[in-house]
Amino acid sequence: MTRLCEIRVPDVGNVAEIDVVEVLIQAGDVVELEQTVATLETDKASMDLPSSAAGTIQQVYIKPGDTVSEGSLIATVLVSDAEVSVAETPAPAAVVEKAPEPVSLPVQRAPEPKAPDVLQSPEVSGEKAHASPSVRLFARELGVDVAKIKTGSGRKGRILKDDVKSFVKKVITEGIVATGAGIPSIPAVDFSPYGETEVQKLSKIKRLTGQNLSRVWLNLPMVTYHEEADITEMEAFRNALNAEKAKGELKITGLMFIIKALVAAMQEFPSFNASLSADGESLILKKYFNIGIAVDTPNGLVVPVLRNVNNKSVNELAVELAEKSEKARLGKLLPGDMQGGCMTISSLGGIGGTSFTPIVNAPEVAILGVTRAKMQPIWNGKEFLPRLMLPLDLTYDHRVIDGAEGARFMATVKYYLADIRRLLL
Ligand code: CAO
Repeated sequence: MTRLCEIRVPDVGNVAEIDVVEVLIQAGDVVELEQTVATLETDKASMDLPSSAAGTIQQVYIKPGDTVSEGSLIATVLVSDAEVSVAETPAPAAVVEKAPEPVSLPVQRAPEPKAPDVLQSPEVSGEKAHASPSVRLFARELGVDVAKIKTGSGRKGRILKDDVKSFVKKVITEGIVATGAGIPSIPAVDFSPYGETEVQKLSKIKRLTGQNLSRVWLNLPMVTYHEEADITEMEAFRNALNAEKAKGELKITGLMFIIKALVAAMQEFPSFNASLSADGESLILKKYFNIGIAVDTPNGLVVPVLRNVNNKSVNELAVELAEKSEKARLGKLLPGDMQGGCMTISSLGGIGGTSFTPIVNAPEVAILGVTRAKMQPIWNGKEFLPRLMLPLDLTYDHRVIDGAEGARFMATVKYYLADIRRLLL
């Protein structure tokens, strides 16, 4: 046997107009006795309206924005006789007058664990936020200070449960990418006391690159290994090659040989031409050799990919890189031009530098940094000889590559660069 019970607005102390702020039930919902079914608000306070019966909601008679008064029908509940949970008299909704926090909250809990700073507001207390007790409770359970939400989507900017959910979602997705979950964010600073400033919006490339770099920084245990390669003979060969070229013909830079030497080393060390599987349990070894080249553009850093480098000549690579870096600088690269890389080279040699620590372009497992070659006195066991030394910086994902393997890999790159005829063998 079942019977129909009504949930009505109880006596809230002679208030003629009560606003319905939020309705938390719909037909078909199963409710328990005392479960909050709606949030009401008078000009003095807000209150949670508890269900006066346990059962299945048959019909809901209110919606947010409605005005009700004492005795108004809120909903009907189908109660089975097996369920004896029907309050004799409707449970009082909440303390209404002069009560900043209505009493319809459950019993006080043990101190809650501290939520991450991104969810908590250091300056503003949640008590001042425009939200009902049930929403405050919900927010507290998730460790969110409602004051951080500032404005809600309810009437007069009231914060609703959905606003709390969206806030948490936003913090989780953006927070992890931008600052890392649980990592305190850098507080905003007012620079005006120190002098004049100007706000310049970051380009889309810079914003996306920033997010990606932060993600990599937080996820990969990276090590950078520094090495120097003797490129004296390589440079002599390059100059001879360029001297043979007709006027206006594309010149070959040292980078083309570095690309070739890198791929030769990757062929000997397959773990450098790999990606870690998403579960971190296996290595995906690649049988193709695509090299990404970091290109500096007015809008930020982009990484076009040179495909199947092992099958291309130095001249072909020079032409392809010239085309792609030109496209990059004009902002004309297509997404496909930047996908499928196996390892990246970041060359600052045209600008200068003695060393730096590039960040791995995950899911690749290593990146090679190059700075400016310099003539140095090198001891050959008998005398110092002037040699052109190229500084190289290898950053690798230490989950995949061990220190000794990194050092051996760089010794191989160095071996090929010292005498590029070895690339023919
Ligand atoms: N040592 C000495 N000279 C070098 C050198 C090195 N390591 N690398 C390049 N050079 C020389 C070149 O030979 C060239 O000299 P000439 O004009 O006399 O021929 C000059 O510097 C300019 O070279 P380049 O930079 O135009 O050409 P590249 O093939 O070496 O590099 C590219 C191409 C696209 C990688 C480069 O132009 C570029 O954009 N570099 C910046 C990458 C970057 O920003 N990385 C940072 C990522 S981390 O934030």
